[in-house]
Amino acid sequence: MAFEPFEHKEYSAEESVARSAQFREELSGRRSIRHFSRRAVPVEVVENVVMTASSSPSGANMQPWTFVIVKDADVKREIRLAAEEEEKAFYDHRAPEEWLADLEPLGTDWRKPFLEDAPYLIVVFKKVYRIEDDEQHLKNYYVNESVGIASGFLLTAIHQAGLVALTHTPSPMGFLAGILKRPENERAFLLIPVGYPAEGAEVPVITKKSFEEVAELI
Ligand code: IYR
Repeated sequence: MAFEPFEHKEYSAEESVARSAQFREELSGRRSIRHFSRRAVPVEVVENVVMTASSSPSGANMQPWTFVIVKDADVKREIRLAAEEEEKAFYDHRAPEEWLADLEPLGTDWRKPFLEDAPYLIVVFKKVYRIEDDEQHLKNYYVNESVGIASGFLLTAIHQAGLVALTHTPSPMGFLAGILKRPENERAFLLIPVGYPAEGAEVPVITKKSFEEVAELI
């Protein structure tokens, strides 16, 4: 492996404090959105946010992910119908009472119109192993951690671009690999509608935990 000097962008302590506070404020405005406008989004934005996600760190730099970007209305419809079938079973009988009670304040149900309304669905797949040209199966490392970090980059980039998203996890998600004809080493990880919020879109009133509740300084 060749090495090169790392070009570090240096800030003063004061600048660091200001920048971190500004970014905290910026990202605290991000919300999961369930009502999307049908307004178009330039495909360049989607390419940029996906490439931001793909710049994230991963186990042994294997980049064990594929981002399938769905714009096609017929494919979005197929995904919606399959997701709603699973979600109907989830809400009708699969979900334990405790889970349904925890979801109640969010007002979610089996209907997923956002899967057709959002101009793009980004389906994040994790590669549980690698397939080389000779069809040999090779290991990937820390796949869930890697794809989780990349998905965090993705959501952050979407927000920064002035768009909204939902981290949707229809359960189970096996139908996505089928509809999108993914290879045998890929498993659906998240289904993320991306676009603009519908006019008058509302979000549930929620609070985030305080620093003292989530962190410990020793
Ligand atoms: N997958 C279902 C249920 C659901 C589960 C959790 I955990 C949420 O935070 C939200 C919803 C759905 O998408 O409705």
